[in-house]
Amino acid sequence: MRLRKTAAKNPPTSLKSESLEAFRMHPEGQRLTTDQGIPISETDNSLKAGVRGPTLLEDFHFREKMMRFDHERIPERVVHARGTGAHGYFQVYKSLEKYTQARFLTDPSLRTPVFVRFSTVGGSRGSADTVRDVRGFATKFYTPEGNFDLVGNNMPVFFIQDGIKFPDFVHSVKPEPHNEIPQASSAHDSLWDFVSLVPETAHMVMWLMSDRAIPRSLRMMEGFGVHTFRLVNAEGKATLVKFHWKPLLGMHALVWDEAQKLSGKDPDFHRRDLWEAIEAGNFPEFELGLQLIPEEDVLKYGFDLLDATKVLPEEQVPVQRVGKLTLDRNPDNFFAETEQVAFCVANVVPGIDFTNDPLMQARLFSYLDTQLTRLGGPNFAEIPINRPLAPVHNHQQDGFMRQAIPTSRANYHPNSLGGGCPFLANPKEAFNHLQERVDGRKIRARSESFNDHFSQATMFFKSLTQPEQEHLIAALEFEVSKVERAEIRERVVNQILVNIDMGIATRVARAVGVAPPKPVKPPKAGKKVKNTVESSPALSMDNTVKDSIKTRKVAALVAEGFAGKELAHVRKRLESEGAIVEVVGPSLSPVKGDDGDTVVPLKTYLTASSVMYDAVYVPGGARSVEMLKKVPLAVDFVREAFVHCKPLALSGEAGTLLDTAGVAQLAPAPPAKGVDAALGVVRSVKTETKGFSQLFVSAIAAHRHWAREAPPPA
Ligand code: HDD
Repeated sequence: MRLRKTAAKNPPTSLKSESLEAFRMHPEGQRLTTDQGIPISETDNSLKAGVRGPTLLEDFHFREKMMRFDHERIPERVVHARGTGAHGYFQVYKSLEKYTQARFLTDPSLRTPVFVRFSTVGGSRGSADTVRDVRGFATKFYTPEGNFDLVGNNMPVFFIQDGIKFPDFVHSVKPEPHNEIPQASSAHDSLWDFVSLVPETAHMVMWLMSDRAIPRSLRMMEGFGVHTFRLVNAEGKATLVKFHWKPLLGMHALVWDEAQKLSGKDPDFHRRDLWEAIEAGNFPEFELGLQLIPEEDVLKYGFDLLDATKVLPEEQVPVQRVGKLTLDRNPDNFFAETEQVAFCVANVVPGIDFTNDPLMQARLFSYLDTQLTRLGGPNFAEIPINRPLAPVHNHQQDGFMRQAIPTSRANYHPNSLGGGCPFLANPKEAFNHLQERVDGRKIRARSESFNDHFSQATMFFKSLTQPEQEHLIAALEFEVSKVERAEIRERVVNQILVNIDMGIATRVARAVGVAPPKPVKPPKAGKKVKNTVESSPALSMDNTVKDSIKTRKVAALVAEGFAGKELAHVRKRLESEGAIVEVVGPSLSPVKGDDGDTVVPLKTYLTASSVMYDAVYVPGGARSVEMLKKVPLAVDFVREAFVHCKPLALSGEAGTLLDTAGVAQLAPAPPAKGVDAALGVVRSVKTETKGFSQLFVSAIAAHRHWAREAPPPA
């Protein structure tokens, strides 16, 4: 049996983990039984009338085993079906009692257990992890006052403003109804048809086309509560709030070509990355950030804070980092925990409240409703992963799969038979809905303050660095080129893109066979809401922290005769900085270096590929390099790492692999002496040159070297 390192290292110390212990099944040393506990000594042959005779109905073990198997599947989530989860804890740095009475935000000594589920949105349960999509980032806080679910995404805005359009949007992005194609992809007619007809999607579509939609790791992306929520303090005073998660490893992305290849080479790339990091004790960490806004400023920033298609630029209202989330334990069982966990936007605790954002209001209904079907009845809050740590007492009863056994004769309120219990909570400790004044005409309409759909889409684009802008345009060209109907491509350009940026519209028009667009008339005065900032540097992933190589994966490509001392030296250096070095060789048998020492490869050229790594290193050694040149899969390693702008370290003779890979003409000239690291290609004249490892470390920390990309067309 595989040893679970974190389980061994981190015995279940959190209160939630302790509460799950009662439900954990430990088969070690136990005999096989039926669901009724009857011991079973033979499970490979059904009960028959004679060894060649028919199976008997009487075989209760066979019938039970088959019945359980036949019913193993439950409906997958209608969105966010593909996901992966982890346990952890949250701790606030200092009391936020000025703003909220929520205990988990006011008591710095409290470690609140959490369960987080990351997900993609459009694909089904078995789809690949690295598709272009929004990522879900849902956190269940098991607080002393009940469960608080922060059901967010890795993008701060959404496609639509009113939840009544959610079914329309989701239908359009999911595989098309007639042939169920394409899986987990937005590059098809129905999504772009919807986008071209619904301008409020413009801002979010820019995010979807950006590098944010192809994160390098779930550990290296931001999270957002998206809506404006409220914090409410003990005096009942409310403050508007936007929730953020900031990854301590920074935000990093894949390259689109790489993401597509990974979908085949390792469809579980993100799931595996999260699992392995936690198993190795490299616990993912995210800081909780708050943007706090006085109630009266709801319309101050040039848009309506109730409109979920807008960001509140950090440069205008800074994000205060108030606490830290640490994910330190993998689930014991995928189905029992990650699949059965049920998040709900309506799960809030005293001190946190909603706003009238019409997208949020729809969500308050949808989650509870969908879980009735997905989890087979109304008792899903009793499933171990969903149970709050706070005690639960009420008069709700019965229904499929009821677990708790109520012992009182009184199942109504008020009662005298049960001594009035459960008694009503003290209003000071109870959840009190904020007494917001609401009046107005009953009306099916959208507020004027939601009207501007393009200004922030433009601001987002302007906030990106040039390489990021190029990636976004390339993504648009890719997606819209896949649209079969010419009139939809035309509408995307002339109804949407021209309103965001003429440069984008012109480039995309050319790429997708649409006539060059004509400049749009400026909108009528008063219609366009002025951006209060023209660009927001915080929105660019290029401005993230790039000071560490912790948990980055580096492939060391070897064949017989590699420079042994050098590999050992570089490896030691990278590992001392927290990177993971995997030797990739011709087979899993030991490979001898030029110093006589051997290494045992963990992967081979056949089982590994450059797309699975953050960087590639080829040690010197004439014999080894000559052998690598004869293996197309090994040469591909170098070629792809170069094309995907990854750090490459090629020492001594290994530098000539760039010629074999056909990319030498794109690379800077090799160094005449010593070492050089131009464009993230670290090369040395001889092996083991001083400074080689240091330059490689810096190149990895920089993540990708976009200057290697081909310049945009003139
Ligand atoms: Fe949603 C699941 C996030 C809008 C209806 N949503 C779901 C999950 C995440 C989000 C992370 C997966 C939770 C898990 O891991 O189990 N959804 C968002 C965000 C939104 C958003 C950040 C916009 C701000 N969602 C949204 C709207 C509706 C829904 C407008 C409907 C009116 N979402 C659902 C759902 C799901 C869901 C159908 C499917 C499975 C589930 O709830 O449990 O109810």
